[in-house]
Amino acid sequence: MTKRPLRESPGRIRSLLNFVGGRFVDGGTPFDILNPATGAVHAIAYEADRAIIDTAVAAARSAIDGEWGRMPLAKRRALLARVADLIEARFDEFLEAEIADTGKPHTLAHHLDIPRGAANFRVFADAIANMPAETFEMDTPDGGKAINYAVRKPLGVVAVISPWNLPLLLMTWKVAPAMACGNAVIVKPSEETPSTTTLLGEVMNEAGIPAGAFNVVHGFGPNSAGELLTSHPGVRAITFTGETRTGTEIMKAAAPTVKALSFELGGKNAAIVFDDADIPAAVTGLARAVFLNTGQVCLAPERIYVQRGVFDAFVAGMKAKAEALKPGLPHDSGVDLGPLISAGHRAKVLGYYALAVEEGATVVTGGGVPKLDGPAADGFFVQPTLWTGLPHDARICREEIFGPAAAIIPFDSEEEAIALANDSEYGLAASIWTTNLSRAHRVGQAMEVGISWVNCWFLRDLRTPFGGAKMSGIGREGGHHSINFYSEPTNICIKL
Ligand code: NAD
Ligand code: 6OD
Repeated sequence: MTKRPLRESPGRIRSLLNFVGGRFVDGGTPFDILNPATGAVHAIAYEADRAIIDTAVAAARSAIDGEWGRMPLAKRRALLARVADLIEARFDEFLEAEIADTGKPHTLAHHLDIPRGAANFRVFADAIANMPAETFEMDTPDGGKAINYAVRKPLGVVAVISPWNLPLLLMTWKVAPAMACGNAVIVKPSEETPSTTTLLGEVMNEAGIPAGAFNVVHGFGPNSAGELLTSHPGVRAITFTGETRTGTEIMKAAAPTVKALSFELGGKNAAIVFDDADIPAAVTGLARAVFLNTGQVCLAPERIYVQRGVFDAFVAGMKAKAEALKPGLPHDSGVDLGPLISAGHRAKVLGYYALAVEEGATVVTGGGVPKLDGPAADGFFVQPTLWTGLPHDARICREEIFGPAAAIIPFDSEEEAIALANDSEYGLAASIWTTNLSRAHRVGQAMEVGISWVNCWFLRDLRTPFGGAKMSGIGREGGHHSINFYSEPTNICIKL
């Protein structure tokens, strides 16, 4: 019998079991899941041991060799569309689970995280049907002809290792195309945010996805479920979103069995505001970019280069936006700034706030912890923070902070702005603000990044390539780029 994973118990602590072979299974070592808005424990998850990971890999393999692997494409697509329908039907359960794990404002999870969870399944159920076939006719040495065509096959068992900042969104962004291609997946959600991934196990059963095609194992990274999974010989591919340093560890674990890798890693994103820009629009757009999800978005700009003539007006506008943000509990009216994910992450971000001052910053606003009453007083909140006066080579301008903070730096010429923006070991995203059409193309193309947004930020068409240059990632996902990663072609050459 399938057990419910989110069992209510006295004190409303939920149990998040591992989901293996279509069942919620007992076992593993319990660990606490905190609500970062209050610091209180709201769930217990069970760290998967080697035996649970082995069982998950075996279950995934048998799904590929069994009903899931043999399923006609039309049926697979219909089941994935049904998963999207069921996420929407259980919208409020996903919403409350995501809010409990992350403490993020209700409006944010309502408009971004949960809708994208459903959309990811719809988009890739369509994308798999729209992949063009590759065929080539050739002349043969004996004067005849041959034709070549390629058929796409799933890779096999795919490990999905996901982070805590946009848990359902980023996990389903990988799970949906992997399953659309016919792979079986084993997800290891972040140890901070396992609830929505666990709930998705229930949805998979309800949708009729065959047992073993979707599995969830809980736990940590090193010496835990993450490492056991990424080094497992039965896993053929790893799709990972998280820190660049973690990516290097996963590469090492994957090397002995030559697994395929897709990595979406850290960033130190730049924004550029030219003096021909619509400044109120740039202020509104970049305040959203810096502070959305309390700055815990890999694409968020933490370096904003502003042309000298509009520098003061831009800084004043950003300061006003930052000071208008209201921190607090997710369901409280008007709250638009949640906590950071954990006490540890808050200590890291506050360490950067102190470093900025040591490095000579002028604190335009913020720089500390807001005073909050009630349960939020024990949450992991920080103030939205802006700095000026930092040299471009300060650590604050080079290292990823992953909090609601940005350095604002003046520049004089377009060439200088391009050089400053590109002077980073990362290369994820850029946001450029200008009304000059030629400049928009010129600067957009000059950015050494995976995504350049012009007069906007985080505007997503899920068919487009998404990923990072330099140390921000390996490969591209989105639309047919995802299908290319999660499947591999076999070429068939027929002599006519
Ligand atoms: P993280 O790297 O600490 O953890 C991500 C996941 O990896 C977690 O599930 C964790 O348990 C697991 N993990 C950690 N060590 C591991 C190991 N040795 N082996 C296997 N698994 C391991 O990242 P995070 O703190 O959860 O997320 C924040 C980071 O993610 C930031 O750097 C951010 O920029 C990045 N990120 C990037 C993108 C992108 O699209 N490029 C998107 C979101 C987040
Ligand atoms: O929108 C997406 O598909 C995506 N991967 C967003 C990443 C956000 C990083 O925090």
